[in-house]
Amino acid sequence: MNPAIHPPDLPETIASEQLKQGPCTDLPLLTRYSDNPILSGHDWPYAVNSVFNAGAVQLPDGDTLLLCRVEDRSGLSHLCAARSKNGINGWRIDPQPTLMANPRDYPEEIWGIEDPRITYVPELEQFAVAYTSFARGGPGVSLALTRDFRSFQRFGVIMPPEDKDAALLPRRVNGYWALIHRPMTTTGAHMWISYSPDLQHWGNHKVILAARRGGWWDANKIGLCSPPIETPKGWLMIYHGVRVTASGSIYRLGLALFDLEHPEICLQRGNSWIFGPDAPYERSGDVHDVVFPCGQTIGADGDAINLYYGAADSSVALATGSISCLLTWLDANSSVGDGTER
Ligand code: BMA
Repeated sequence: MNPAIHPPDLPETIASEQLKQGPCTDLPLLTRYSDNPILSGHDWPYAVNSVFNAGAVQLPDGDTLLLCRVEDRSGLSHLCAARSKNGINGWRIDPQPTLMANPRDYPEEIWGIEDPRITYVPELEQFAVAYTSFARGGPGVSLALTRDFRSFQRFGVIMPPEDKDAALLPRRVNGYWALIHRPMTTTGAHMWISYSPDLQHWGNHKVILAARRGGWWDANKIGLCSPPIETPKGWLMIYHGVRVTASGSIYRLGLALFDLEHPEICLQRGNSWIFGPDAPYERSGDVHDVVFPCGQTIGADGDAINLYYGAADSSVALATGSISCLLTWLDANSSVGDGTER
């Protein structure tokens, strides 16, 4: 969980209202903030094309920090931080890009860097940022550590192309760091876990959640959304499924729960998606019909969740919910195990 501390007021209120309403087994589990989207290119202090797919974290001073993917007008992306007291509005945006691609030292970033997922790592007293680095070989996973989102220690590519949708778990598992990621394989795009003694050298690779087949909403291509959430029942993961249709792809969200000490074991997987493109800002934009969360913050009660998601590759939006509701829903709406037998 994040190092801190003070939850944004409004989303927590919405989540507690939701809790009062009942046993959390009915959709919707996530409530859109009424003034969505909360950030877009129009808010930026310099010329950009679009702002979306932001990593999120609560800083020790209580501010929410969003590390946004910013696509400039060359088409390439960099990362830029926005800070806010309540995680909703009053954003203070860095006047310059916060983390730029550095193709001279890291040629695998020649076409930019994208989609950061941030994990606070208490053992290191640092934030780990896993992001997509894009070059001729395709997208790969890169890692950087930071204390303040001003200077970064870069590890370069830790998972070679084609791989993306990665986040570090906040603590070691059986003595090893663990990374969730999504390599492309000839059998489809599935979620994997890999382990490392030092964050640089990775091995013991295993599939943790396979894309389903056929008519399922999450057939053929899935990937981790925001970083896994540690709960007493297991690691709760919000993942995306990509439905390919005659008029394009639809990115929707589902839930799966994994064993705390053996995170490659899937305990539960939801039978349906829980959130998909519906609002106008999700249905149309640079890429229509996309909801794509890369980060969340969790309230001081340990339950209220503020999920930050890219909408139609054009803006950042906020949806709120409750972790206990998500778990209750999974109990009532999941297959045992990873759900790929159907
Ligand atoms: C995925 C990623 C995301 C993007 C999504 C929809 O493959 O590249 O950055 O939001 O496609 O375009």
